[in-house]
Order: sequence, then structure tokens, then C-alpha cells
Amino acid sequence: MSTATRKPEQISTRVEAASARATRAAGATQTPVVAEIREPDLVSIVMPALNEEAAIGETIANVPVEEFKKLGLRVEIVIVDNGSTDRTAEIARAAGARVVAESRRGYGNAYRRGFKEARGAFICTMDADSTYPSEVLPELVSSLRGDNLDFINTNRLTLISNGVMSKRNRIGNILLTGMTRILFRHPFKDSQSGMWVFRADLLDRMNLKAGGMALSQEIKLEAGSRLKVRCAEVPIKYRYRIGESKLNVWRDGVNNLLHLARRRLS
Ligand SMILES: Nc1nc2c(ncn2[C@@H]2O[C@H](COP(=O)(O)OP(=O)(O)O)[C@@H](O)[C@H]2O)c(=O)[nH]1
Ligand SMILES: [Mg+2]
Repeated sequence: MSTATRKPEQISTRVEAASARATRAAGATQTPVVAEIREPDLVSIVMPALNEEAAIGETIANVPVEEFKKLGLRVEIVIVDNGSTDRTAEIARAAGARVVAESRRGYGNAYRRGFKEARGAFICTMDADSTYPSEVLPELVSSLRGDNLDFINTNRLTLISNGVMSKRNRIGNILLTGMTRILFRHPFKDSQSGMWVFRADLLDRMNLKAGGMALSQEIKLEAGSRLKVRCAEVPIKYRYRIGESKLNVWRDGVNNLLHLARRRLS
């Protein structure tokens, strides 16, 4: 096993067996139509991209398609673009990705659209900026299958090297994660990480509404705190970003805090 990952530490084994039985007993109306067209041997790598021409080609080329093949899995790469004004879409298409255009701006809107387009039984996410180590994905999908997990989060904050993330972003990530853990008894140690690996059928049970950056904490809150599916988290080695960050630290930080407060009060 590489040093970048270790066996996912299972942080919740509460399987919703009773609820699954209840759902089945409730009949076909509870079974979403989209689930029927998910392909069991297909992994969908979904990435939102806004003006990422400097990084997107390399990010797509680094997806370990051959390693997935060794596991008997095929890969589709879905890029969700929100009107990039550079060559993002063109480069992504040339690199073999399917590019989907979403008219509503925002990271969350892009992901929610990408999840609708994904056809794989397994979904992996990451930024289109070369920061996430995609080489760990086959091992994580294997863990999902072998260890009977539903959702794996990645934690950038434990193995972080100096300079890869600005001090301000690091403090923001630690504060937001701490708030989330206190307010929701949340299991994850990096609530803002953008790399998640999960079973696509979870989407049928999740209630994802965030249009902006808050989607990252929302999906983890749905998995780890509301649905309490079988979750794990692994440390990863986060890398230097290529191209400009789209994060507006103050605006997105405040929006994420408001999202936590609203969710706690609702
Ligand atoms: N489609 C789309 N992608 C976005 C939007 N905002 C950010 N992204 C993408 O979401 C990912 C995360 O944004 P990024 O700037 O890397 O944030 P950071 O990792 O917090 O610095 C990157 O791949 C961005 O290109 C958006 O409004 N629309
Ligand atoms: Mg990024």
C-alpha cells in the first residue's frame, strides 16, 4: 500500500439495514429510475472546472485508467463546465472527457449536474487543478467494494507539506471542520476536501442543495451525519495548484458557516 494512503479507518459501521428493508417494503415508487442505468463495472470521475486550461489536460491524463482496468473497472470522466472563457472544454474533450455545460454558476451546481450525468456505480470526485493524487483512486474504489463501505472522504490536512496550502486556507479548513464536528458530531477530519469516493446509489438518498462551495461539507454531512452510512477517511498528499484558485476565502468561508448554521437550526 502506498504511503499516501492507508487502509481506510472505518468510522461508522451503522448500516441502514432496517431503513433499506423498509424502503424495499415500500415498493417500487421508492426506487429511483436512474439507478437502473448505472453500470456496475463503471467508475465515473466527476470534476467541476471553471477556467482550468492550465491544469485540466494533466489532471485528466493522470487518471489511472489502466489501474482501474486491472480491477475490471472502466472509467468515464465527466467535466462540468460553467461557461469557462478559456480552452478548458476543448482541452478536456481532446483528453477524452465528456464535457457537460451547466448554466448555473457555482461548484455545487456543477457537481449536482455532474452527478446526474454520471453513469457509473462508483463515483470519484476531485478538482480539475492537479492538486489531488488521483493515483489513489483505484485503491479507494477497491476498499469501497472490499470493505463494504459507502463513502470515503480524503483528508488533506494530516500529511500536508509546507506551502502547498496557504496558511489562511489551512486555518479556514481547520475552523470549518472543527465547527462541523462540534455542531453535527461529524466523523470527518477534513470537511472541505474535494476528493470523495462513493457508491452512486447513495445519491438517491442524499438531499444535496448547495449551489456553491458548501456542497463539499453538505455531501459529507449527508453521508456521515444524517444518513450515517458506512464511512471512512484516508489521508492523502495534497499538491500545489496549477492555475488560479476560484475560492473566495471570505465569501466562501462565510457562506459555509451560514450553511452550517442554517442546517443546525432547521
Ligand atoms: N464548473 C464550475 N467549476 C467551478 C466553479 N467554481 C470552482 N470550480 C471548480 O471547482 C474546483 C475547486 O475550485 P478551486 O478553485 O480549486 O478551489 P480551492 O481548491 O478551494 O482552491 C476547481 O476544479 C474549479 O475549477 C464554478 O462556478 N463552476
Ligand atoms: Mg482546488
